[in-house]
Amino acid sequence: MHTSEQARVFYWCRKPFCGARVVPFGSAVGVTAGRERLMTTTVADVMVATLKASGVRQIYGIPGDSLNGFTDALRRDGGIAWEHVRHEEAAGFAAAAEAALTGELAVCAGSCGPGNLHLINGLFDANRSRVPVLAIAAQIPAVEIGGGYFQETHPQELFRECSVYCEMVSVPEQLPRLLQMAMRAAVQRGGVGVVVVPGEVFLADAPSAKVTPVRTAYSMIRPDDSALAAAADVLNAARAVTILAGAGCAGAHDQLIALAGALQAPVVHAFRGKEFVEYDNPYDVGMTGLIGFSSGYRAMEHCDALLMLGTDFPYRPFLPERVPVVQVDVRGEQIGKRIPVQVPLVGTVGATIDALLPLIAAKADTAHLDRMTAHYRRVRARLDKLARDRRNDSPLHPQYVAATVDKLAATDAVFTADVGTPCIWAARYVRMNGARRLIGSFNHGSMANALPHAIGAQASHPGRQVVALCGDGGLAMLLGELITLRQMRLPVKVVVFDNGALSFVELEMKAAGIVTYGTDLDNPDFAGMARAAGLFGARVEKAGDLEDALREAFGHDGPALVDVRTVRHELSLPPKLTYGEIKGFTLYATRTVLSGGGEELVELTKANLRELDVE
Ligand SMILES: Cc1cc2nc3c(=O)[nH]c(=O)nc-3n(C[C@H](O)[C@H](O)[C@H](O)COP(=O)(O)OP(=O)(O)OC[C@H]3O[C@@H](n4cnc5c(N)ncnc54)[C@H](O)[C@@H]3O)c2cc1C
Ligand SMILES: Cc1ncc(C[n+]2csc(CCOP(=O)(O)OP(=O)(O)O)c2C)c(N)n1
Ligand SMILES: [Mg+2]
Repeated sequence: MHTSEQARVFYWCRKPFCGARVVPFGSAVGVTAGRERLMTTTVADVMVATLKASGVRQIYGIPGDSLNGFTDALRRDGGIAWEHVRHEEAAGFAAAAEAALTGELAVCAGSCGPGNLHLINGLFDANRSRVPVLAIAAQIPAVEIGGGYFQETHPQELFRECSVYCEMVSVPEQLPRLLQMAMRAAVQRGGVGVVVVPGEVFLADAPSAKVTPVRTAYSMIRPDDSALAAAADVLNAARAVTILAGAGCAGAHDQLIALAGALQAPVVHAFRGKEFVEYDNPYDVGMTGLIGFSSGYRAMEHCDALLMLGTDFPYRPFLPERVPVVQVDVRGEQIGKRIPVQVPLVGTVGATIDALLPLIAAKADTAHLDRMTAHYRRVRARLDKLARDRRNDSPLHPQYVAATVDKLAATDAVFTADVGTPCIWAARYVRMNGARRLIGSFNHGSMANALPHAIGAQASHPGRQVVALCGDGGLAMLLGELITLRQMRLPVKVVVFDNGALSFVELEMKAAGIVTYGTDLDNPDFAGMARAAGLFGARVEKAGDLEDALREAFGHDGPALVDVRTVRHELSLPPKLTYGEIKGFTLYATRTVLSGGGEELVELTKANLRELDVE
């Protein structure tokens, strides 16, 4: 998080309805805000001061009843921006994205009952991505709990599954300590800390005005010498080592490249590792998995030892069988979750490689690497061919849309991608470079994440270009957040893959031999809706119009939406089709014809052939 950038938010006076004087960071409880002076210090004041001293610059949420004591303390203080979203779920996602970008605590809040219940899906996303988020869940008056009161829920039970810490504050004396414990758990364990606070507790006099900031403490951890020696034995004995690298490689790019070089190992990545692994990497052979590249799959299939670095890649059928595995993870309990592991190495990737590398006998045989990188180059060239510019295409091929966004976006853009086919296009066509970032609901897999993730990315990084790659289904699910973009003056660029369907689900149905059902989307003109909401809006029906529309949107001084009509059945076949899946495709064809969907089948076949041409 960049202090100067953050400071600019307030001086720029982005908040349209905020009259409070800007207070510099590090202020203590009891400072003047606007023309008001605090007469007493409430529990909420101490919470606000603690958050501010801990580097929190904005909080996402919606106020209401039981939360009003907290939001009033925010208003009086004026040093933390209130990011007013239109649905609390968006607040959870926004905080998750901010935390993913900064590595520091991000905060969201909801009022009692339904207010904080709405946070839950965003909190699941944050917790499963292991990013540090604090959720402030207001509660009904403590005296009413257990009596079936208006809006009564039990957040400490509801949020248990999506948090690393979740406790209720019953009396004011508990609060400073419980808040700090929740924050510390969130930043050190990586996940969601929840404090449940009855409305009257926010308003109570604080027992003490003392503020203790909580900041992430970073560590470098390496395995012991015997574990490292055992790993070196396995890797030195192997002829063909392949590396599967994930998000745990963040900050260890140099070490990763050095180790791959010593082992002459192709590097496959898991999706969350893309942004940290793929760029400036001569050993890169692409992603593996259902939406991955065949080269990623092959590199694992043909290795005789697998080295897993900071990855929790979940799809076991894509992992190799009967080869020794060395796995590095900072959380020991993650090791061996997906595949039996011969040598577990508990450590951070960078420090572990630093300690391991001197034990590796540099390999001279490049046959495995050469074969896999050659395969990757072929796949890459074919994928790039699919994204070629054919100006009269209408509807547009999504590959072309993604490649054009990639070409025109800033070198340090933050991309967010909806769950659905936008994940495929982001994985294949959005290039990373060490400065760009890619955020998605990759572990939780929730739809409608791209727009609210973009809100958090933009609110925390006001000077940066943020591009949301949205599905038409995903956008519609949290459509109200377009209004948030305008109201909070967040210049997010929204690109909609408007294919008129829940296309990813259709793909799943086809692969399972199920006739597509319930997947049609009869959409409005999203560009027109965006304009009505005060955004820049453009609709693109023809490939030849895409570049101009994107340039205009990206250059627009404010939020913008480009609604692109894309091909519905742009199939993406998995690199390895199982018998069940092949059978599924056949079944789908038969049933579709039988159910009178012949026209659809022809279209599908054409798109399908286009992809088959690729792999
Ligand atoms: C529609 C859709 C389709 C998808 N298809 C694919 C697909 O085809 N292929 C694919 O790969 N993914 C796919 N995903 C994403 C997939 O579900 C997982 O999110 C992804 O594979 C996990 O990537 P990862 O292992 O890099 O990250 P994570 O699951 O976050 O794992 C990171 C691991 O690194 C560890 N770690 C963190 N920091 C460090 C450190 N400093 N040192 C050591 N260890 C550390 C963590 O403890 C964790 O175990 C898809 C997702 C969606 C929504
Ligand atoms: C909240 C939620 N509901 C349902 C799903 C199941 N699902 C996964 S992808 C998808 C379709 C997404 O459609 P859209 O946003 O239009 O993207 P497309 O795949 O069509 O590009 C659905 C319904 C989900 N992952 N999350
Ligand atoms: Mg769609």
